[in-house]
Amino acid sequence: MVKILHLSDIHMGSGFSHGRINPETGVNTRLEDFTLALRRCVDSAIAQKVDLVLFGGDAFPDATPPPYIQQAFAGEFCRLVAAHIPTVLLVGNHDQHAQGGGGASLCIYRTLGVPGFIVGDTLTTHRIDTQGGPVQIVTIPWLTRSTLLTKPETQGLSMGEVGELLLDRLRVVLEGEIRKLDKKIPTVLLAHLMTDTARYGAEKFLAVGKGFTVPMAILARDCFDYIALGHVHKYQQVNESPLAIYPGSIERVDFSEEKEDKGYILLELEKGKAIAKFCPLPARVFKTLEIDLTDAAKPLQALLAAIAKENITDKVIRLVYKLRADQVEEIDNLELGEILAQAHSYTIQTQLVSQLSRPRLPELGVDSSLSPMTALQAYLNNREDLEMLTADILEAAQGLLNQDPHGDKAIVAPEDDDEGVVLEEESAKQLRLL
Ligand SMILES: [Mn+2]
Repeated sequence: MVKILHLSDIHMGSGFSHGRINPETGVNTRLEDFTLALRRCVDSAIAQKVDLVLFGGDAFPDATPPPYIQQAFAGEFCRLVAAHIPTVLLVGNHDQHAQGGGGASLCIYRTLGVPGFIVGDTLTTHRIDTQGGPVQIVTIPWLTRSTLLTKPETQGLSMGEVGELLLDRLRVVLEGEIRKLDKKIPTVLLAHLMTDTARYGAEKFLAVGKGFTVPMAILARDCFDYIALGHVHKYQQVNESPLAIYPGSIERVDFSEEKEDKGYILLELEKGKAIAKFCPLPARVFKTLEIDLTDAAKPLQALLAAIAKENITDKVIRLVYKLRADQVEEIDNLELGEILAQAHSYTIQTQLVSQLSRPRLPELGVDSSLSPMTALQAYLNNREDLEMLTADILEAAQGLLNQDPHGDKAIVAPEDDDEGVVLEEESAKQLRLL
């Protein structure tokens, strides 16, 4: 049996806006949080005596992290080297240069020849002899068009067509790897991608429009005993047989992960059998407080009381409060800041409720079909400020309605009818394209 720790989406160096500088260390507290989360994973790998660590990609927010962030990352992973635990570092979309191809932030580990470390930056198979026996790892790093396609092949193709071509190529290359596999050895597919069976987490905000979706049917092959995924930040199982899991990120990157559990996977792997356990990590708590003050007689007191009811200590707080424009003066930001100071960090969003907006007039509801004049009359009946003008407005409106409709049309439509038709066809075509 091979014991594996599978973690993913570390994003070390992200979310500094949710932290502050630690005066004792000079480092952003969120980097300390992320480092601690990674330390707990490595501690667990060593304490549980795992045979192998698989990292599913996205080490940093980008391919060129500052040295002190690289050092925080390397400082934890090097403990696995000392413990003789082999490790596969897969390259995610955030680890690649925008141009793709080489230079990923993780390749330094191969260049340095770190013992037991494998960098998964190509679609290939790695055979690793672990303490628990041999294992095969097929790595699929984040795929870009330059990973599997040449420029002439994609010239003039739409994004959708390139995606299709990329999937065709992936099928072929993966099939090639599968045929080379030793059928007697436990095998893991380690991939950084979005599958069609995944529910979107924060990643939809992190890499909008940059990727494509890989159908689980392409990946879920009998030869794999476990599919270790990375990319989606929300922990989830996305296939049952073979078992496929996104462990999710190890710390909250932003507020879209407020309600998600964070952790990693401990896996017991044999040929034809995988047992996975999700191990939660005590990630920093993010909390949104939504408070409506529009009906409050004393808005500041109401706001402070509502915050006092919550336990905000050491949490990342997002305070969203709603109030009327005439209440703005009553909010004392100094007092608000004092009570929020117990939070780890906080942001405040003020939503002003416009006094002009009011509920739709019932007589103008969507269900009733009114003549334009009746509708105008109903509107004017509710506008006391226009009372003096009501008669004149109605008369002017009636005058407009009485005008020759053909005369009207001449103002807005092109004179040449044919041209009008052509224009309509064009816009219809554009609509279909959208
Ligand atoms: Mn990713």
